[in-house]
Amino acid sequence: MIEPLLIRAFKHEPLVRPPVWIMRQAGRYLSEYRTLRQAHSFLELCKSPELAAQVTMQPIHILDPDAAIIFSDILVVGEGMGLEIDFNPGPKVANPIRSRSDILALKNPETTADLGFVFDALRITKKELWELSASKPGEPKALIGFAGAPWTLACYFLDQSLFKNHYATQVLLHQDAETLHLLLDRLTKIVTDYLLGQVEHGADVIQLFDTWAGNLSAEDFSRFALPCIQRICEALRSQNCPVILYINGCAHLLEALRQSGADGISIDWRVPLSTAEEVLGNRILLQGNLDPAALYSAPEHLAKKTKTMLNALKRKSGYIANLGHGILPTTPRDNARLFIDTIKEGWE
Ligand code: 1CP
Repeated sequence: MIEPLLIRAFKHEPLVRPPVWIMRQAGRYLSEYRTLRQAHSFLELCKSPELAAQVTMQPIHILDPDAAIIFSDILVVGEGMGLEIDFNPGPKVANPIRSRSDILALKNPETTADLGFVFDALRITKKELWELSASKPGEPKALIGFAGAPWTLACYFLDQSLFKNHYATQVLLHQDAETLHLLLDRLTKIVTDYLLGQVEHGADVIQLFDTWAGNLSAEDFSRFALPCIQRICEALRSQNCPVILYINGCAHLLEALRQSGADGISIDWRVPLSTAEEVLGNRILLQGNLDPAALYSAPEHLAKKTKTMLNALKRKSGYIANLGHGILPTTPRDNARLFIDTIKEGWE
């Protein structure tokens, strides 16, 4: 069977067009998703493998991107650690971490018992993708698994009630670095096991979301967030699974990201792709980076902006087209489709 374009992009093969998918491609901008959400809570959807697979496949049928990303959330690992998490729609932790003893009391999730629903959803989706490619001509699609990186998970699991913008994590860094290291170390082990399980159950590629690491200075990023990312990437390398790392607001971290060990870096829209290419070099795949708000442009403008993005790189390989962050919940779906169709026209 031919390999999915997404996998071939990681091998830096020259391609007639880059692969394309959209961060948060399953979700509220699709009426089919909203219909399911009327009958089920968000966590019910995540925890019912058949439903999670169905939601994962919705954008595949509607937009025809080159990859499916499993429908779940970065915070589902928290429940197996003993945290009570709810979504309405943003996540809320009822018993956040407030002390060193709270960290010591955290449980290690039993990957299969506590997170088996994610693995089952991957298995079902993989089968559906396989059946789709057997029944329909066109490029086969890759399956992307994901997790939150330790720094970003700490931003949600620590008590942030006294601060804005997840600042409590940075405050702990300055007040008691050792305790923060203790938490990050626990999270690194948990995320590593969880991702290895996802690979075992069918994920072809992993995206690691360190959404809030852009709040850190380059120096603190290198001391606290980066070593966790490096350990996770190393473990996945042993399974030959490519990793894409996403950080929102990564402009000041590009130099440090050369050392991340990730096979690909997903660039937010504030950084010109050409700058990322210059700093990161040709061996690291790049992903991104259209401003999600650009999907609200008039169609002819959107097509033009998408083409400008596509032709901003010197390279014609080692690139995955995407947005610079998740698609916004009120995005017109025809424009999401136009973005993908425009990429499929290929490089100029
Ligand atoms: O009401 C609803 O339907 C829930 C809305 C929703 C959805 C659809 C949430 C709550 N999470 C998700 C799915 C989700 N979350 C996916 C699905 C797969 C896909 O891409 O199609 C993914 C990859 C995530 C990852 C995620 N969750 C991140 C990292 C990516 C990013 O956007 O930076 C983060 C930070 C979260 C936390 C989260 N979960 C939900 C919301 C609204 C948020 C963001 C809240 C915040 O900004 O703090």
